[in-house]
Amino acid sequence: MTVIIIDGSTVISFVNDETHFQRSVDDAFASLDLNNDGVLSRSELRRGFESLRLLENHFGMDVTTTPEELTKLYDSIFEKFDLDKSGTVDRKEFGDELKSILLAIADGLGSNPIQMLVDDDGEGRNFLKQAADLEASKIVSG
Ligand SMILES: [Ca+2]
Repeated sequence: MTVIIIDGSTVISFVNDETHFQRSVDDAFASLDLNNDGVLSRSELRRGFESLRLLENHFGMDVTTTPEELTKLYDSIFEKFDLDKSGTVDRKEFGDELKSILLAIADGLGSNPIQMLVDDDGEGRNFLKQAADLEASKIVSG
């Protein structure tokens, strides 16, 4: 586990860095698209959210959430991503919605830095950790 410290501006500069952000989205999409058909199904997206731990951290999910509530929550997230209601989420829908989720998180953080514990083995897929890493690399390189 690693402790990272992020605030809204960390997240915003990550999202606005097209090169890094799009590459991160590509990586995440590829790792979630288990059957490699170029789109994410309901279960693929759900698995992704479980591994990203975005829900625990940012959607106010708590330990008392029942499996039924959880399924409803994941369904509503899927509907949000699936803009054209095709029943699958494509790369563009995925990137666009991730961007708005991250910007909403940034908005919530504002200028108050928070500490977050992140799994090192989930590193490649944790967008907030990538945001913190990107900012750190910029500070180092001046
Ligand atoms: Ca797929």
